[in-house]
Amino acid sequence: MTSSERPTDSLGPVAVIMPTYNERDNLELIVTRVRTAVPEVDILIVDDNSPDGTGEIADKLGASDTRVHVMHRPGKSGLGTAYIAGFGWALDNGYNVMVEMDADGSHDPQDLPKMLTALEDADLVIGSRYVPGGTVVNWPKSREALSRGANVYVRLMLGIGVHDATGGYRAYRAQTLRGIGLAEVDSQGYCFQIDLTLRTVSNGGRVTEVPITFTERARGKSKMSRAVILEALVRVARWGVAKRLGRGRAASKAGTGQAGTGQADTGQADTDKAAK
Ligand SMILES: Nc1nc2c(ncn2[C@@H]2O[C@H](COP(=O)(O)OP(=O)(O)OP(=O)(O)O)[C@@H](O)[C@H]2O)c(=O)[nH]1
Ligand SMILES: [Mg+2]
Repeated sequence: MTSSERPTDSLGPVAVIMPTYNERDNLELIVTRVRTAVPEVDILIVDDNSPDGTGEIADKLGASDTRVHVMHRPGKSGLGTAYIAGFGWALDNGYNVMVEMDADGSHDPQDLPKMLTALEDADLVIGSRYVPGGTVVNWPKSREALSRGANVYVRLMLGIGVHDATGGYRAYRAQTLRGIGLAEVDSQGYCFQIDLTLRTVSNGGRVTEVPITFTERARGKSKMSRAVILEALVRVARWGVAKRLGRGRAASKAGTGQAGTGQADTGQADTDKAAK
């Protein structure tokens, strides 16, 4: 790619899918930031009938910008199903790349161009807090410890060599999503991200982690709950046991890499490192 070309020139049309539930104070700002950082991408807002009126703000943004689309669902049905509905829309409408991005401002749109560049040689790019160069801003130590611990647990249980498997800032190729059995996915929250990572790796997909700066939301309330954490713990344990019994989805054939660090590693070697 020459410096005048944008990554999206070779990748084709990109849809940024943004689920929202009660993000009234965040939505307009994040949409504007995306439109400024990467003007050539489209945005799909998937709103679950937010009681705070986020859906009406989304409609207003869509009415004044042909690149902003809105999907309304009748009620809160979880992050996972919102993404699956959004992916389905993007696949049906001819997009080649689907980006996951939170509406709360934690994911910086300025990181998106380098993620899209990395996708030219990958099937899934994860914006990663836990590779060299990645950082978390404004999280209490306890919250970061929980997230880091969850990722060590995932790597030990599943042996997939990804450092930020719970991260929700991602770019998928359309063909990656077509190949991983989206219709069978019923995980929510963090588990949804782990589930799709595992499915991609098991399918032989190349996963690249690009360092990002993740900033805690400044406005609005987190939807994370104990139930979300418990779901991830239980399911990952189940997948890990299934893998050890030879019935799991985790395959050793896929490699993962870290953009910007020049490192590439396999799942098993990485699991060994994490255990030390
Ligand atoms: N449509 C829809 N969006 C949701 C739902 N739950 C969460 N979201 C959105 O998903 C994104 C991530 O949710 P957050 O509450 O920030 O959860 P999180 O990022 O996992 O947790 P924090 O790190 O504490 O912010 C935000 O844009 C939310 O508005 C849901 O049930 N439906
Ligand atoms: Mg958040």
